[in-house]
Amino acid sequence: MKVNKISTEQAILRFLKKESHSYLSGQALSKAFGISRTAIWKHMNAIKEMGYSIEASPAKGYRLNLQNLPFNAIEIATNLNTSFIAKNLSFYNKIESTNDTAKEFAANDAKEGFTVVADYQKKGKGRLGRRWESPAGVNIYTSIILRPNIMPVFAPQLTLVAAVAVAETVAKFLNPPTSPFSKGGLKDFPPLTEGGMGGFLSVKWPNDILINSKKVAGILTEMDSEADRINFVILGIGINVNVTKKMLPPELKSIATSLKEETGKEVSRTDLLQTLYLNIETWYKKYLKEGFELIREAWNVYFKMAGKVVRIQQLGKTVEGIAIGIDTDGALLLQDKGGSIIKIISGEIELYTAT
Ligand code: BT5
Repeated sequence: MKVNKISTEQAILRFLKKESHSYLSGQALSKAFGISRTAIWKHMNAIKEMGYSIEASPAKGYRLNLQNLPFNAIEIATNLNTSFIAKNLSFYNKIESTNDTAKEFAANDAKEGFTVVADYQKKGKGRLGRRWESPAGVNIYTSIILRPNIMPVFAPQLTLVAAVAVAETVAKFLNPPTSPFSKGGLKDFPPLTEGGMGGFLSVKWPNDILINSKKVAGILTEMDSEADRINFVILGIGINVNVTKKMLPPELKSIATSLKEETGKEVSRTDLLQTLYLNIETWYKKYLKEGFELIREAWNVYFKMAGKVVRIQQLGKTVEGIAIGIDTDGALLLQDKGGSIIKIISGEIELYTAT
């Protein structure tokens, strides 16, 4: 039987994880895997090069340090509870943009759920050619290929589906489990925080997740379609996890935040991604099965600008009004000065503060 290097290493890693309470001798490993002690030693070196910390002692043998596991495809795949999202995963230490790479995979027939993750993006993208700041070693940059059987005109709803899933994920890592919002009326909805640890979590139409009005995550949905069918959608998500204010460029210091900035604690990117993928899968399936209404309700729970006067910057024009929430199709609803309801399908929303 031909065993390739990666699968032997993965098998050794699995064994080391299971037995991490004690040292394993080179001899025991050599026997367990039916390979020489020199081969074990070589695999150990390769495992270390993958970023794992292995304590090695000539007298006792090898032991894996579970405290400091690297961020990589193997760890993300371990204990991932999804059925199709990220089951096929391509991991990069460095990439231009996960959305661009996912697009290439999709154009080459990658299946729904195929996912790209990177530790660092050289050219992380926002909407309309804007830049997404993507430093190495601290955040999440991921893109998922979806092939929904819906009309292209409904594709913007997927951004809102993702926003609910991202907000729910961020909430889990912010919230003490005893949040007042997790009890009572909002049973089907994720808990929210109002002040206190982690601050105030909200969504901003159409694609931002905010904590205390600062951006913690952004979503970039790109589509390839024909007149009446979607070929694929790339759902790109960036979440600021452990980046600190100090690491951010000056123009973002007052408008961006991260989970670490808000909680003072380092968050495991692997745990967060596994939760994110599961939440995306759950909400996406709900959306396809039950329609947009459930998403609309969940999204509106997180929308904290309702009732406030907002200003929408659109290409070449500004619209003002009282924010109401999202409509049955995902458009933003505003009430203008005259009392009429206006539907906004694109633009930047900001709170209006009289100067
Ligand atoms: C977004 O655009 O918010 C979409 C961001 C999507 C990023 C992900 S990362 C994985 C995938 N691959 C990609 O190449 N992109 C996606 P937009 O609404 O246009 O917001 C962009 C604006 O957010 C910028 O102009 C900055 O003001 C701000 N910004 C940039 N980097 C940020 C960061 N790391 N954290 C918070 N705000 C940021």
